Amino acid sequence: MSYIDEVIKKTIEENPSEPEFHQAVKEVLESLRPVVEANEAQFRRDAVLERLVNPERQIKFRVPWIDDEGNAHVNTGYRVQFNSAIGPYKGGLRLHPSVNLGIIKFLGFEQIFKNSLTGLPIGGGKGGSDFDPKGKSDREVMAFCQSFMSELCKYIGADTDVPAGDIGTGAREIGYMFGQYKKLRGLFEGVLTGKGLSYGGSLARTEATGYGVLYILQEMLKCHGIDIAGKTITVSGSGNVAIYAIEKATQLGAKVVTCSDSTGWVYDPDGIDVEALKIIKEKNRQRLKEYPKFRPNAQYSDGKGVWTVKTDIAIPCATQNELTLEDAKTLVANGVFAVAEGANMPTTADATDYILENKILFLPGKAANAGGVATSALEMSQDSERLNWTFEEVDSKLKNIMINLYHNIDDAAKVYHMDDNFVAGANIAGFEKVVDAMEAQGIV
Ligand code: NDP
Ligand code: 2IT
Repeated sequence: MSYIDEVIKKTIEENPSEPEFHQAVKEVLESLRPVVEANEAQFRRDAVLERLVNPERQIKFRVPWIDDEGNAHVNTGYRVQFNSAIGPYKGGLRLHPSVNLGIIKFLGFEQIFKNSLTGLPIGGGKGGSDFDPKGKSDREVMAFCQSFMSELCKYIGADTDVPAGDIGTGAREIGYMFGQYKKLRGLFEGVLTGKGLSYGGSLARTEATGYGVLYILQEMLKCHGIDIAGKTITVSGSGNVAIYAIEKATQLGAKVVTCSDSTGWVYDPDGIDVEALKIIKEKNRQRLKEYPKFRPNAQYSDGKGVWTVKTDIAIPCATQNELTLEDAKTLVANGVFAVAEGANMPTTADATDYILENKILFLPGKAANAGGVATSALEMSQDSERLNWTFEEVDSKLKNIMINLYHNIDDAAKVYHMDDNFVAGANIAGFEKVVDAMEAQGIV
């Protein structure tokens, strides 16, 4: 059995009940075949792949908190510190009832390669909890965040591990967590990114993930002779990534006609009104059902339906495995020519295969959504030098990072004669830097 097949088999056996982690490991290792086969004896001797798929450390803890009625609740907190070969662990905190160790491990594993692709010195990590911020009062969210940080603060720091936002963790949660870290550790330092502008945050971090998706998408299309202006785009999700992807797509002259949340979806033939979306989601924390009140021409429907709409470009920005084989078939039949993953692993493995087989341009999440963590690293730099850069400065650095990232993954795919296979290109380019650092640092 080949080294890669052995490691995939062992990973599945040793980590049962973690299907999302298996999916991420399989996708990455399968596409590393040409690189690993060229170095098989050395990688086997040094257990490179076993070290890559086993987190350096995983922390699981109890998070007790008290609700507004005085009742106590207990959630589970996680932080998986996956790989620090190229820098301090870096990655978001997900707060969603579906969170479990396997989900955090898949996200942490992806983060290793994504962070490597940014070209910045950040290792891979991820954390979160099965706490659901939806429907909780501000006081309840504060109580949870303080309890969560009371334990997490023992393991993180500006030079060791720097968490940030993800699903369910936005500016409010980061603020409460930062306050508690500072109180307990007595350190005002860049221990979290996505902070408010009044206490060490970076301009453009809020916009960065969504804007970054459009910058890399625009570069890929440009290199294929396609102008993004005038194109129709369907987006799923209506959170941080979706909102700013829609905003930038609209600025670039495309028309985004859909968005969604976990209860339903909107079709707006005139183009999504991003200011209305910000009021509904960022300000009022309401459901998408409210959208037609702002735009009477738009249709709201319960359930799932974004991928049934005819489009040129699809940008899934909600969650993992939200774009299935059936959705991919519908998109292809309707003439889609590009898919860019705003979310982490939103496309199922069989849907990804189908999209690639049909020669649709496909940007995987670890490349397409890397602008968020890249800008987090820029926030770390600003915190270290105790300076604030302007919006234009951060935004132009972000744009350059995404353009360079595209060319790196394009070049890596071409070296192995897999032109336009950006899944392989991203995995190979991300892996090469990490493995070089791991080998240089010995078996640790
Ligand atoms: P938010 O919490 O801001 O928004 C998430 C959106 O996705 C909401 O519209 C939410 O709907 C929807 N959603 C979440 N879970 C589900 C589900 N199980 N089924 C259907 N819809 C769902 O999160 P972000 O926008 O920050 O994150 C979106 C994706 O992007 C995630 O995969 C995240 O890991 C990834 N990402 C985020 C980055 C960031 O900087 N924030 C950076 C890189 C990647 P509802 O409100 O109804 O739950
Ligand atoms: O998935 C991701 O890259 C994020 N949630 C952002 C991580 C970060 O540290 O900014």
